[in-house]
Amino acid sequence: MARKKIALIGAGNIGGTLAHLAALKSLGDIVLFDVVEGVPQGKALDLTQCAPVEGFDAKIIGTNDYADIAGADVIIVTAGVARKPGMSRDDLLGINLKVMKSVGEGIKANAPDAFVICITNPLDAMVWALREFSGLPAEKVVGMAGVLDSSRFSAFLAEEFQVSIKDVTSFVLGGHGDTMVPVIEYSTVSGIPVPDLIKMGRSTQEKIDAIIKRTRGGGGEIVALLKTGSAFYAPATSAISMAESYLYDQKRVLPAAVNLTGQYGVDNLYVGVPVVIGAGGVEQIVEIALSDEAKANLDVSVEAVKELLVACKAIDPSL
Ligand code: TXD
Repeated sequence: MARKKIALIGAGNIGGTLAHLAALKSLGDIVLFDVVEGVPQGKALDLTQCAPVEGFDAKIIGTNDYADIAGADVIIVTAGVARKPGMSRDDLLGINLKVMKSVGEGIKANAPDAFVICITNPLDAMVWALREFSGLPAEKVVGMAGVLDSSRFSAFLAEEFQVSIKDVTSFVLGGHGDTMVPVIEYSTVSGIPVPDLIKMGRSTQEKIDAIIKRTRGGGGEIVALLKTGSAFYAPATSAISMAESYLYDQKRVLPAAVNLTGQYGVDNLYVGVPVVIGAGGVEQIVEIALSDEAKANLDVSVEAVKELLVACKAIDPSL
């Protein structure tokens, strides 16, 4: 079987980490694309020199030419600018919308059969715009945020309950932003829901509320510490798990920003919900019953995404 091809659009902090992970996991040959000359080539050369030590056969190239992504099986998009302290994700909208236009056109012309994972912020608006600009079917274009947000939530829960991270599953819905919706009813330790653990005296509602707040602000906490950019290790790891589910037809149930067509009362909007990712891309959208509070929070999140799309359309009337 021929090796798969992974194209990474954007060779910055996340793009470089994605390339390293994809090589270590032997997902396939890797193409690192960026508009800056030298950076993708330099990173590709550095990564190639990991191969003798790690023993992977993947071929890694850096490029500034979209023609090199031809035939890619998976494309992960991080192109654009990242947040600096004091900036919200939405502040990135104008610049990154233009970037999505060029990336979408590059994908359309060179790799229209790929499964595309968008990471660029503001995520829910950028993945929607990327789908529009690329013209790919909606089940082949998804946004990564939920895996990261629920991973952050899980990490904090494992710390709070003093248990192995392996036994924690957590659930985050909605847009990637301050309005994301961590759902505690579906967040568990070995199947025991968090509200039951509170009843058992293992934690308190106040502590869980503080964890939810920290999860919502999880990206900002790291931006404030780094000062020169935003998180990249966990975002890259999260996107790789989505790529693996597609490449190996794992049919994992993962939270992802997908185009809803009536589910959760939302139409033609990218919102974070649980989906099944397999060889067909997004194979199922899982619609779970929500408490009134979670539904109300999801509605707020959906409104925030809608406002971003209005802003996108004002900037680019072709959308
Ligand atoms: O959960 C999530 N979705 C996220 C999203 C979590 C963390 C960070 N998230 C967002 O990912 C972040 O707000 C940014 O919008 C992206 C990429 O973050 P990264 O940390 O990798 O940013 P860098 O290091 O600035 O890299 C961006 C690269 C950089 O090398 C630019 O030269 C390049 O993008 N760039 C482009 N590449 C291709 N094409 C165009 N037009 C282009 N413009 C800039």
